[in-house]
Amino acid sequence: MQENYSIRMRAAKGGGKENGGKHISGGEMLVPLDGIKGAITTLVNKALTHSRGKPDFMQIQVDLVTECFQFLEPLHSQTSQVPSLRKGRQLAVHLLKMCEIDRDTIDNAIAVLSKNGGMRGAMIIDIHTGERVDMRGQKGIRVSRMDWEQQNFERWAATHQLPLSLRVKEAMTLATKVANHPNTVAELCWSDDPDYVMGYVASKKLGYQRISKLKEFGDERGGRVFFVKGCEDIEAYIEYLEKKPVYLVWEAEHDRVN
Ligand code: WAQ
Ligand code: MG
Repeated sequence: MQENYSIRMRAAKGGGKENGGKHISGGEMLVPLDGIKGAITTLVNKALTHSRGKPDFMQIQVDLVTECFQFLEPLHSQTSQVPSLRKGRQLAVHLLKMCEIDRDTIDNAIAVLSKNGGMRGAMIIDIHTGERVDMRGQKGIRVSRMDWEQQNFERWAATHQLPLSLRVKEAMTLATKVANHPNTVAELCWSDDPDYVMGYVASKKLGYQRISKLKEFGDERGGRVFFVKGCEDIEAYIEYLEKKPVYLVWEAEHDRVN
């Protein structure tokens, strides 16, 4: 099999590393050798044209991937247009309750995301205790080693009348990888970019449920929460998120809309 490389980018302002800089942008791709240049260009463009600001620190890391790939179909997707932020959050609560998550745990997660600005990764919350279990503080867990071939993504997006944007491709790839782990109950996400107010709730059962408004325009707070259960070995779960190479493949004939 062809060799593949994980390309990871992170960009910050006011200093990188653990110097208290502001997180601007991150991104991850998984490409063969002849895709490295293109991937780096895509990620550098993402960092340099970001609505959270102009970075003064950028790091790009390239690693050869030796683990075997897991191929996944994108989650089924649905979009709900809501008239207000309040209705959007209500819908998110409703969807998360369908995943058997307690109201307190949901409210707590929403409260944390509403105050959270500048984490570059996600928080993991155990639904039995309502507690955060990842111990990664302000960094959170960054899901990596995942991608979706551009043409296949574009055919999928066109069929579903979704934007052909890198944002949607990245979000669907991440949500599909996370939802396919047996310990994942659901994910809640909205962007930390001030110009993007749409978010989603995702799970294997619900699919990728886009909600047109989960925050106010101009707000730089947002993030991701992964709700888990029965996760006795949290390190193995994190290992899957960070290290397992996952590639999305959409086959039109398997799709529910056809
Ligand atoms: N792993 C873990 N957490 C991540 C990752 C990752 N690879 N990428 C982003 N995050 C976390 C991090 O805390 C970010 O600050 C936060 O999520 C938001 O990331 O129309 O654009 O890339 O269907 O700003 C969802 C809806 C858009 C897309 C989400 O998030 C659609 C978005 P952003
Ligand atoms: Mg962002």
